Amino acid sequence: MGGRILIVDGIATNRILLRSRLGAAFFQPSQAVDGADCLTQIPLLRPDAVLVDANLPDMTAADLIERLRANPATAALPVIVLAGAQGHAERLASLSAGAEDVLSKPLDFETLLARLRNILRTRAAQAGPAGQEGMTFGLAEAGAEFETPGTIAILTNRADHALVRRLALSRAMSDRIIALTPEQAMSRESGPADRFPDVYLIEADLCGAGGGLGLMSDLRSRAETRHAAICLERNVEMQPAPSIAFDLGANDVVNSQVPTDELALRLHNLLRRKQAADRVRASVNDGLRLALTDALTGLYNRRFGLPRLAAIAAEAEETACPYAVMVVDIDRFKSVNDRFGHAAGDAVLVEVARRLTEGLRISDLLARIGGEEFLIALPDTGLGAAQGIAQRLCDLVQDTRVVLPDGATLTVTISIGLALGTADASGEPATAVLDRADRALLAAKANGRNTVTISQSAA
Ligand code: GH3
Ligand code: MG
Ligand code: MG
Repeated sequence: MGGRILIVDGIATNRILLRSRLGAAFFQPSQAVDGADCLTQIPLLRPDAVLVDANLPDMTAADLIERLRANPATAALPVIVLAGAQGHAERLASLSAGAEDVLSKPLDFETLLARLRNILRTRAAQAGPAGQEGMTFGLAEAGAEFETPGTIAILTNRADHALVRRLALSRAMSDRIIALTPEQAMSRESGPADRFPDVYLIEADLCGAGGGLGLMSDLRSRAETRHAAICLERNVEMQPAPSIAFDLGANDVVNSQVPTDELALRLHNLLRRKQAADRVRASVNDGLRLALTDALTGLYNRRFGLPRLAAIAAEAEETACPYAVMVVDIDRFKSVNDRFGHAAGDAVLVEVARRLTEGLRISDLLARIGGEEFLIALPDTGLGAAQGIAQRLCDLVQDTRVVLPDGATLTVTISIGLALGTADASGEPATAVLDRADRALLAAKANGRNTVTISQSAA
């Protein structure tokens, strides 16, 4: 897995050593001699991660991270700080500025490489469908910081340890800290209703040596906890090696003797990053929804409706069950606009869409495919049932007068063309079934409107 890594260090020999190690591991390293040089080079090099010595000639790593965070273009750029083993204050300052990790010197290169692989994997997974983080579907605002409290779960078998940790962390953080046994974590009751923990702090030796890694994989494989952040706590024998934990998907690794202030900062950073990733995912979902739905009625649009119809036809072929296709058109809709105005026309469209939705099953397709024209597809439905449903839809629209925004009311009717797609219709494509439904609709209009007309089978 390649990746552009910018090394920022004031000492040439350090830069050269890091550069050769990263190059040998197939990363693409580049160098900056101090903080100012780093800030100048980032727009040109567009690194995937930055590796910074804690003490640069012109600023501290924490200062540099704060400068990066202040610029929206670099706010999410992962920064790993390399600090002296004794530098507790440096570690805290860097973590509190938002460092992804602070690694102690002398460096364990295996850990560094696994950390970088882990960061690049996470970034690739969080990039939008077009592969560009935050650039698609108007996600620019998705990175905005909202400090909503989250839930952090301590996962241990030792009740005494859980209690001490929980008390200490509760004092240091404003988030909800809970303690869970492995059984509770894997049961669906581990959070109130659908709220599962945002971050898990997992003891490595849960249920025997290496049990924590197993539980981590289990949490990653379940939909409710897949996107949670996981921090693995290593035991006094320092097992497992951090490189293994990172490669298996841990977001952070700490030793069991980690001071509470440092642990709290690390958990805080994990929580904020997880929440930011949640927001990006939600925006992608919103973007997809907006692209596939009609803003006026909230129904699926043509772009979603036609491929979905093809999918229903393909399922029908597999299951050898028939499916029904209807094209619905509002009768004399132009005159609604002409008599009551366009806003009244819109209100009628919204109300008709609502009544059609009400008359269908959740598995049926309903899409607005034209101005006052709707597509309906009923999977696993024969002609008799489809005819009954079509008639019921006509009744639902006609039976109750529609109330317009100004309080006036009017009766609206629809016409429906119905065609049956059969599994054995010598492979008649969905588009051909739709064409037949369209022609049946024209016949319904010619037959006086407010009626259902059935297409003769293609066969
Ligand atoms: P028919 O019974 O034959 O279907 O007659 P009709 O008047 O419904 O058919 P026509 O196709 O002549 O008119 C459709 C009208 O729908 C024309 C257009 O102005 C109106 N329309 C299309 N989209 C919208 C919309 O989003 N809002 C409103 N208010 N009107 C729309
Ligand atoms: Mg029409
Ligand atoms: Mg019409």
